[in-house]
Amino acid sequence: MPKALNNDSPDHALLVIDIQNDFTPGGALEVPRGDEIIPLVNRLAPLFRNVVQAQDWHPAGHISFASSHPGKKPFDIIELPYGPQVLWPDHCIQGSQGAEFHPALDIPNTQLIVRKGGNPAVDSYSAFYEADQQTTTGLAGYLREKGVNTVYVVGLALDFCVAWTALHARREGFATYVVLDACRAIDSDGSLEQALSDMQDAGVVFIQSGQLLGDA
Ligand code: VGL
Ligand code: ZN
Repeated sequence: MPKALNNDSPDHALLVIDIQNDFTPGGALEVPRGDEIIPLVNRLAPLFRNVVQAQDWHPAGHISFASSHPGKKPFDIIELPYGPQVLWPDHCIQGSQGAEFHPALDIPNTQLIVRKGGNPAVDSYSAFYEADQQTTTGLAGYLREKGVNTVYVVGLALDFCVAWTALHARREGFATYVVLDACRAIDSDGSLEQALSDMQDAGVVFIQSGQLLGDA
């Protein structure tokens, strides 16, 4: 059976979001069953000529950490100058083992690693923009300069970093697919349902990995 979608194309890119130790079981901000997607992502990546990985990469004491706000606990929501902020356990601290990519992730053809969340005062779920919705990581320019017009997004967590990356990809004019079975969600307080509906409204297309692998 022929592949439903051809991705060995210079104008398609795979964006692999935050498959890091802290987001997988045993990590500081574990995404339930987050490790299950890794074999699938390892199979998808070689199909793509362009592969970018995102890496959540915070300084100690980051504003998104509950520990930075006395009296607050993880998953509380506070108001910051750029909008509401969910507070998280300390995670993905620059240079820590938790911030490393998961050891089972095997993507030798990754071309670019985008580190995000480095501003101590602003979170950054998306690989394109910080949470102020204005400060760019440069990813859109990089992709456009390479002639990419279509992105496929996989990784962790579906309802936070994957969703924000997909929404910003749409805002930047990329045709945007989220490969649902190559993602896992945190699903805190309705966040998954909200993220799926926001993505749908923005024109993000949901697919299954079989549509890329040709075994659907
Ligand atoms: C993420 C919460 C905080 C993610 C990153 O990768 O989805 N979630 N930082
Ligand atoms: Zn983070």
